[in-house]
Amino acid sequence: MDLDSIYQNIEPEDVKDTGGPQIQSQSQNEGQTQKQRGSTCFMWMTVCLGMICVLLLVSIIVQHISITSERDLFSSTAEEFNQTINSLQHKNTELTLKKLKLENELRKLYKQGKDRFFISSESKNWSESRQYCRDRGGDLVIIKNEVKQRFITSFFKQRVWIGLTDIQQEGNMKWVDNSILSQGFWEESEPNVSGGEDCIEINPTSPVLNNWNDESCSSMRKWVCENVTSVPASS
Ligand SMILES: *[C@@H]1O[C@H](CO)[C@@H](O)[C@H](O)[C@H]1NC(C)=O
Ligand SMILES: *[C@@H]1O[C@H](CO)[C@@H](O)[C@H](O)[C@H]1NC(C)=O
Ligand SMILES: *[C@@H]1O[C@H](CO)[C@@H](O)[C@H](O)[C@H]1NC(C)=O
Ligand SMILES: *[C@@H]1O[C@H](CO)[C@@H](O)[C@H](O)[C@H]1NC(C)=O
Ligand SMILES: [Ca+2]
Ligand SMILES: [Ca+2]
Repeated sequence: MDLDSIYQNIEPEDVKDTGGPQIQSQSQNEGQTQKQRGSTCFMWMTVCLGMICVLLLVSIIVQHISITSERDLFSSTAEEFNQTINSLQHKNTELTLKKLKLENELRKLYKQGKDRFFISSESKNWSESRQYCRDRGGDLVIIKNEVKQRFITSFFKQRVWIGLTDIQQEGNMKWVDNSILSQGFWEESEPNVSGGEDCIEINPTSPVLNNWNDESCSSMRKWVCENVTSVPASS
């Protein structure tokens, strides 16, 4: 078949009047729709991209804030920790020094021991005990610090008299050298009987820094003398 016969077979009017323009307008419509679709799509893509940008920005800001606050929290915690460590170290140093000082003083007391202190093997009431010491150039022991309290207590398993009494004036505790009591190593809820118990004993079964008791002066106890004159007095 040649080209002429093909064209002849198609009626030109039919093509022109019916199919032609319709097809043309359809494809025009389709083009417009596609254009519209394209711009809508482009709009959505822009909106999406915009939203993604906003989200990213927000997440970056949030992360920055949380990192900053975490860092602040961390550094303030570290500082507190540092302060705690420093104060503990400081306390530790103080305690170590105090311990060394106590040990040194205690060693000194033990060294002076026999020259300075007398420990009775018999028992007497308080005033007789005191008299015994005075007859030998000393007096009942005076305890004005922790070291001496520990030292004296360490020698006993039984109760002993010390040189403290409120026999002159009720409630006014005085040492045998007439000085007033400033630091006491009392047992819990002692001294307890105002009038009837005026002489002070150490009860070695109680904790070493809480073992003093006021007791009736006529009770029989062992005792401790101290020669304040034979050694430079350090109370
Ligand atoms: C901790 O404290 C010490 C002494 O005060 C100081 O030298 C050090 O820089 C502090 N360290 C921190 C992490 O704050
Ligand atoms: C106290 O000193 C006197 C006189 O120097 C001495 O006779 C006595 O033995 C001493 N007592 C003690 C416990 O050292
Ligand atoms: C007072 O202390 C003595 C020991 O000195 C004790 O035997 C007595 O029960 C105490 N009395 C009171 C009322 O707490
Ligand atoms: C202490 O004992 C002596 C001698 O036994 C006695 O004369 C004195 O009255 C007693 N003192 C007290 C307070 O018991
Ligand atoms: Ca009393
Ligand atoms: Ca008592």
